[in-house]
Amino acid sequence: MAHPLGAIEIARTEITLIGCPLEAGAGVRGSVMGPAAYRVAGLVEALRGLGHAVRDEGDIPTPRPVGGETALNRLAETCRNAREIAGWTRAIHDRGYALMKRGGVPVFLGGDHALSMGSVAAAARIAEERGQDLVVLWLDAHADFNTPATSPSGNMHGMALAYLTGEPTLAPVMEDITPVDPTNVHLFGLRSIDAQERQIVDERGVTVSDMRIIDEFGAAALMRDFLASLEADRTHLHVSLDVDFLDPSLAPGVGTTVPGGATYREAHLVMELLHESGLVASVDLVELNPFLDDRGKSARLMTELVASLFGRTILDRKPIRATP
Ligand SMILES: [Mn+2]
Repeated sequence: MAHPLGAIEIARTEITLIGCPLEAGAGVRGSVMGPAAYRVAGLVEALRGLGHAVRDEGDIPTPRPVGGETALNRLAETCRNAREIAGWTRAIHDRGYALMKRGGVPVFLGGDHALSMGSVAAAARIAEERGQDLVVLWLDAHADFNTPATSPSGNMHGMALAYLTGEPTLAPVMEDITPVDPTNVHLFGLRSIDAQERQIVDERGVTVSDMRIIDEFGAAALMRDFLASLEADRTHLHVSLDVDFLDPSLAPGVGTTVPGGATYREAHLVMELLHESGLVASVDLVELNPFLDDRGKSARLMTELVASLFGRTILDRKPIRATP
């Protein structure tokens, strides 16, 4: 398919940025500074520059750890900071749901990946209300499908998808969510998975495009097939982008680097294809750790990728003229 050169029309989208400065789910501190780093990197300006209506809602205030719930207290014995994560999940869900109800596309600025326990729960609820299927694209080096029983670390950012797909032992985080159908979860970029976690992913029928498959068939072909499989009218596509999806040489600002990640062009291409699909209804940007970053390199790359996701193309410069 030819890239449009010169002037490009992008449908004007109402985008709401909402900062979720949590780090209680991660093993390394620092992602609390993520939302601020995106603003410093110029995310608002980049999206406005594309012609979108952008509202920055600021950050969700740090919620109190949830107390007085026996099941949650029990969970806290195996899961680090479970009461803090429960507070964040409920706050992010409530705010995210209200934003989605109002319309437009919310972008959740993290914050560690436990953020998605709230944002995806909100997306699942709104999709159900609208009679749509929630499809979750998880761009990540990891599967984040650990349970309290399988997690080697007890860090809850590695349990987000287990929780969202209805793992009963994690239910005390926030009860009565609309569970995500695991066959509607697509892990893309996977290259590090724990043994028991692999079994869970297999058993639940999760779709996986790991780096081996991406190397062999190419990110674009896999992404096109995935997007072509979705029914436009009845799909709410939620994109959860973890900084560690990217190769650490490009994006060192993350606590869980794994070598062999997506290249600059692969990542942009994925974003461009997602934009062209017109299906993206909500977005998480997670695990940016400015404390580990190299002079804002990762924050800037993530910002560029979000611009691609919302319609910027690499070729939107003037066409190169043939020299006489
Ligand atoms: Mn992750």
